[in-house]
Amino acid sequence: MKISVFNPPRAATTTRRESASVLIIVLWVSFGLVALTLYFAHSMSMDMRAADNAVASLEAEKAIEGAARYVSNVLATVQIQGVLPETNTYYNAALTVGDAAFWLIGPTDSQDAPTVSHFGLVDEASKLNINTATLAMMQTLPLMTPEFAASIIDWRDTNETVTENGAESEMYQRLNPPYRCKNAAFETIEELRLVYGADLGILFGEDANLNSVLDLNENDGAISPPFDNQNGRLEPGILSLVTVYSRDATTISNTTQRLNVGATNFQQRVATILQAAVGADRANSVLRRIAGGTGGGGGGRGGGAGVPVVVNFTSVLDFYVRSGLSVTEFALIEDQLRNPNTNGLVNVNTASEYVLSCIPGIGVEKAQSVVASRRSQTRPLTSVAWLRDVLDQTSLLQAAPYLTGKSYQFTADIAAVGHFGRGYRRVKFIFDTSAGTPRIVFRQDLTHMGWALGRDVRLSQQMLANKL
Ligand SMILES: [Ca+2]
Ligand SMILES: [Ca+2]
Ligand SMILES: [Ca+2]
Ligand SMILES: [Ca+2]
Repeated sequence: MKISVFNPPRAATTTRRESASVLIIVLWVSFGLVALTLYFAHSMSMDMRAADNAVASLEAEKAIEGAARYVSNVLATVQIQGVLPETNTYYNAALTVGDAAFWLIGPTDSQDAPTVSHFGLVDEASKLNINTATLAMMQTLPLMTPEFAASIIDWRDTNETVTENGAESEMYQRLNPPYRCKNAAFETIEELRLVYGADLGILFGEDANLNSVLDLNENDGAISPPFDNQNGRLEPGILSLVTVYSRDATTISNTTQRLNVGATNFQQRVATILQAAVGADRANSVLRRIAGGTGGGGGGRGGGAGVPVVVNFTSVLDFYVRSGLSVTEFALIEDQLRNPNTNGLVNVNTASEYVLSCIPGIGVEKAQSVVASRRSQTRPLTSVAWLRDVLDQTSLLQAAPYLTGKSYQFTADIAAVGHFGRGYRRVKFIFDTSAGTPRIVFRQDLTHMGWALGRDVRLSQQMLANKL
């Protein structure tokens, strides 16, 4: 039996195979073209998005420059020199500049939830000055270690003698890479990172983005950095509590020198000031009182019969207490007087409980009551006089040389976004107004620290972007 095997004609088989091959090739080419198109479309959209973000960043950057000029203007026109402007007297949140907007990040004295963002300028005199604070004062800061505190002292003192627990060049030379101890004053607080014993935990505390707000990642324990204790409160690090800029003004309105209460000719010069303020009779009675040493206080040096009595004071508050002046009378002359030392004074009207705890005579025990009394004050907080009713006289005189009622250096921590809430930028400026005209003395880009405007602003920016 012949088995017939179907054999398609050779030519037809070849044609069909060729068609299939062509089809496959065409398909591959098509796939290739589609893939290429998709690739280029994606990369174009990425490029466009990148360009868009770059534009938004530029808008944000310009907004920050504008904001810095605006802040300079606000500080130049503040009604009372030396005072942090009230937050309701200037723009500090969501101020639009074209398609961009800016915010001034600032902590607050209010007792709101720590998750709520606050906006406004920050005064540097509300912080502890690491160039002037004593070892004991520094040791009281939260999270501070004896090693770090002593090493800060060694870093700024000019000698190479190691303070107990401290570190000088010999210690830094053992590090990799080795470097030398500075043996000079701190110029920025960032220098603290170089000081022996510094670590991120001590410097930042739970506030990883230094915005004084308890952000979500700062209250979730170890789930996301930083490590925090999840207690619903923001435990600040050293960086947000210290400064190198605080300096009391030595002149009033750039012309008249303020009178040093420790000066040897204080008595004659204060006589003129008193006569102009309260009249000759009252001035004489005050002068007799301080010369007689009545009214407590101590510190005056009495002379023998016929020798003029030289009286000077350890602080403005010391003079106030011993002068017997009333609050109203003292308010008339307070601005014209200054402490013997004007560097690194802490403003008792703005400092946090953490910082006030560091002041001798206040300490951890009395800081809370000082802050509570401050909140209950009805007068504008520009004076140190109210402290007299809060502290006993010994504590008051111990604290007073470290305190002031005013601030002349301010931080504007400016964050901005461009159109659609994109292109986030953040720059910190420090202004010094002690010589009259505000002057930028420091500028630092903080964009790398990430979003610092809190959850509410982020949500509002997203809503805004979705609507458009
Ligand atoms: Ca040293
Ligand atoms: Ca924070
Ligand atoms: Ca965390
Ligand atoms: Ca906490």
